[in-house]
Amino acid sequence: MGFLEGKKILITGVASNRSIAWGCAEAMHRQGAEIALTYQNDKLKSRVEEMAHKCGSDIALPLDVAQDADIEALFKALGERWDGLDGIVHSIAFAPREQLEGDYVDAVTREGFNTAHEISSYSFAALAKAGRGMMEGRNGALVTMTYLGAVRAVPNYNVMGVAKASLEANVRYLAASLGPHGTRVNAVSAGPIRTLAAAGISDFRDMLKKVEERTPLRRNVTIEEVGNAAAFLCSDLASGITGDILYVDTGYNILG
Ligand code: 0WD
Repeated sequence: MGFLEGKKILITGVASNRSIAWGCAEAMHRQGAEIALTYQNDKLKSRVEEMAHKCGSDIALPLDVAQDADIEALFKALGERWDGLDGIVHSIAFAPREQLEGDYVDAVTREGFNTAHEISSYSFAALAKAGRGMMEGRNGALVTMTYLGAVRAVPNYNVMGVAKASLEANVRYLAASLGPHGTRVNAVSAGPIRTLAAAGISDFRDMLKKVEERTPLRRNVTIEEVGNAAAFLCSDLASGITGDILYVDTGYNILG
């Protein structure tokens, strides 16, 4: 029996079979969870529906986190299918491409800053707020995806690092707020992985190579490994863990 048997988990941010969210969906399905997926726009709809089927699910719902109406409609639709919710995986980030190259001070703009924070950090609080009714008293968990650029000045990551710092603070505030209701809130800080979102970061290939050469395990992390860690954090095995950032990065963050 899997360690997520009987749990109902909503997973956002599947854009392709390389997405970290897909690694989470497969891992959680393997551990016995019932899965619901979301897709950002109509272009992704049929692909995400197919991916949901692979996890034995027929629940794929639209969600653009920039739209309050989408967030409200998502939980309304989910409530018609499920009588409660045990987990939410937030695996969404966005910053305009021109923000993610060169010198931070040159690149940053008011609009780029606001967009990065709204889509990559505020949206986590928005999902927590909209989903809390369905999660009340079920010992459920929220998990989001962050990156080392939240706590170190990583070249080219720029405003996304500032937004990830906000996201990590969001994890702590949400954990304090939702803990008394029985909901835990954590983040996985993943090492670099070649995905659609990563393709927007300038010199990403060099980042992968640098990690592979220096990190304790001498290789990059996979979406399966990140998915397994997220599955653990959503499960009762992690019942004592909240407000935490779990590094799943083959050890890179410990290096000086
Ligand atoms: O190296 C990496 N790939 C790392 C990613 C290292 C550490 C953390 N992360 C984080 C990302 O910052 C993000 O928070 O993991 C999360 C998932 O990213 P991913 O799996 O690397 O990227 P991807 O497969 O592109 O999924 C992110 C998706 C978007 O994809 P695109 O590339 O089409 O923007 O987030 C979704 C979208 O599907 N997304 C949205 N969903 C709903 N509403 C929105 C939105 N407004 N904007 C983006």
